Amino acid sequence: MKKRFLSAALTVAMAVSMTACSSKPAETAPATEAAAPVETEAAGEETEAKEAAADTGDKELITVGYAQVGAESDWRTANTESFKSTFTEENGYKLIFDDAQQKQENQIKAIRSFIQQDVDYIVVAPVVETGWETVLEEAKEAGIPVILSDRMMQVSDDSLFEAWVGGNFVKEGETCGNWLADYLEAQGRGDEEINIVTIQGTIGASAQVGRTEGFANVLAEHSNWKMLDMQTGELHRLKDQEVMESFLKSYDDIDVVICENDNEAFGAIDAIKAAGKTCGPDGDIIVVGFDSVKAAFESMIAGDLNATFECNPLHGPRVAEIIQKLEKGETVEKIQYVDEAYFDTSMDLENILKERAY
Ligand code: GYE
Repeated sequence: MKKRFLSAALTVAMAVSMTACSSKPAETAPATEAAAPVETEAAGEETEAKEAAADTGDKELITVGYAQVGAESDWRTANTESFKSTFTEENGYKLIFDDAQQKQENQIKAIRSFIQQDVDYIVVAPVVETGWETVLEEAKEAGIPVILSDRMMQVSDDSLFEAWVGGNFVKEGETCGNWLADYLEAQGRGDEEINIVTIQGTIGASAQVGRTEGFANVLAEHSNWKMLDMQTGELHRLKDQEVMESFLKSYDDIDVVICENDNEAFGAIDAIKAAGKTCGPDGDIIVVGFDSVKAAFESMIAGDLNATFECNPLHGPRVAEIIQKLEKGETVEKIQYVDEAYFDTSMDLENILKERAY
């Protein structure tokens, strides 16, 4: 394993960076004193370190390669922006950003190129959960720590990555199911036969796997709910519109459509309207999405979307915090879930929207 030490100048850059990355702190384990040392004669004395940096004007940047999924949704755009605005030179970083355009093979190529460039850290938002062992072993061999963000990977050896930070997708799916149960109950439809279709996310992506599983857990508790069909809409508005069109042709009695992200919900709404049906709280079909992006609030305010289950994309500062801890030789919590809420049309959406960051 290649050893990475902090220079005096970097100590200063980190201090700047940590102030700049002051979002919600992730849960942490206590620091281990013995772990990874801080380099140089100057390391003991922070003032000496500052003076040394001031003398040379030297700024050693931490290089981070980010293997991003693509640009398929509003969520993804906010996630990319969060990384780009966190990993700036001003904050002490050099970011190498790669957009894999939804293809795992492109992400694997990007990771190999980060290894070749000898970056300090590799961050991956994996398109799908499986098929990563070989490339992660290559990163480990090269001594480059890997941090996972957003979606999860399934690997047999969890020392292949340092930490993961993201949403609790199973919980999001369960929150969605429980919301639906309460909503139907409040409408006096608690015992009615309810026909449901699901437009899934990218098959094999942990957001898809978890949301599908979470909703299925609640579905199993309601014998009067029937899942008519499930198909992927690839998290994309246009693709999703086509899926919903075909569902509407095949089934004339759909009560609920579960869309595994908000952009899919927008496509479903377009298809429902094009078919001459209505949706939303006053409509024929209940439509729900995941993510809680600004456009979802607009859609709820317009009376189209019923509810959205939050998934927070602002992982840049959270990953920076993990990197800062690793730089100091502290241990980091391996799995870090972000707290998430949900929103529906019973809430003061206009006011909530004013404060929304994404
Ligand atoms: O829901 C979707 C995005 O992995 C949580 O990917 C993420 C999902 C998010 O494209 O909009």
